[in-house]
Amino acid sequence: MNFNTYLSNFSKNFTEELINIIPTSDLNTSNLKKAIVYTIKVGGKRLRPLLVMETSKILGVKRDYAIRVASSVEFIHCYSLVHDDLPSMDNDDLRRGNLTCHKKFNEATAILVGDALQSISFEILSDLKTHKDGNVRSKLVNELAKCAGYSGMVEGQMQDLEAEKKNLKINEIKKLQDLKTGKLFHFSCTAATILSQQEDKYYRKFQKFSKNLGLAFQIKDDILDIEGDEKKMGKKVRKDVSLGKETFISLKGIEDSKKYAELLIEEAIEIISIFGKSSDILIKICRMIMKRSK
Ligand code: GRG
Repeated sequence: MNFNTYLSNFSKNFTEELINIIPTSDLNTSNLKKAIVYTIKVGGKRLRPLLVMETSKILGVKRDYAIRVASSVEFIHCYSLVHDDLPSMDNDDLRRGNLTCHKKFNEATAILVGDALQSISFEILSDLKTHKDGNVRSKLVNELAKCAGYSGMVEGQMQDLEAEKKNLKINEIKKLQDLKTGKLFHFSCTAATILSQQEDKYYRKFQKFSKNLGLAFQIKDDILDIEGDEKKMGKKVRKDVSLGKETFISLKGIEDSKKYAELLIEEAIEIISIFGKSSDILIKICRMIMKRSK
């Protein structure tokens, strides 16, 4: 099976997992659940859950535990996209080739969908079904809170909004991207070390792997913003240029940025190769990051 087919099968199957894991409540008589299910069903690559599942396989984590952690990070990711698309942020009409949540429903619903997805994520992590050991659950909650919120993705988004008025230097751009994009990659790649209670042995390795992957992913995203095809990507492109935002590309040029991202990917592959055959899918993910067209 070619890797693109593997990825699209994973994404389809994982969407079912996400729908099934949404907590049931007979209190939901409003449109909230309908809007959440819409947001989940429009799909996406499900790259972060795949990273959780593959690192968990390597470290021998139970599949049932891994699926719950993988779902929690994807719910945070989906919430961030819904809020990012709002008129007060990126003001986008299309996401994953479909109407954005606020266009399909309305702005208030989209804000509430994001809020609910965020709390669902922590509801899942803190549930006994996620791990029998309370210390492990508590560590996962703490890590995800740090990666997603005030000291992570939300701060990155704030710095990104402010970047429109500033001429950022390369290190400031790297920091911003590490917060906005890298932190969820970090959680996705290191959660298995917590789940398997092997942080002492593996946390740093997976942290370095995720750092390279996250930055390369963001550089490729900036390249796609310039060279990408709006139809294939299912969202608006050339946004950074039109906003006059400094990016890795605007400072280093497209060729040097590509070379740098490829170097980061080769380093990531070297780190993960120590696990032999069981790292095959992670290595394929690394290569896909630079080849992807969406
Ligand atoms: C609103 C708190 C808040 C945060 C938003 C994630 C984000 C921060 C903004 C989205 C805009 C953007 C370009 C972020 C960089 C990260 C990124 C490339 C997200 C898209 O991730 P993919 O490509 O998306 O994995 P799919 O649709 O495949 O899941």
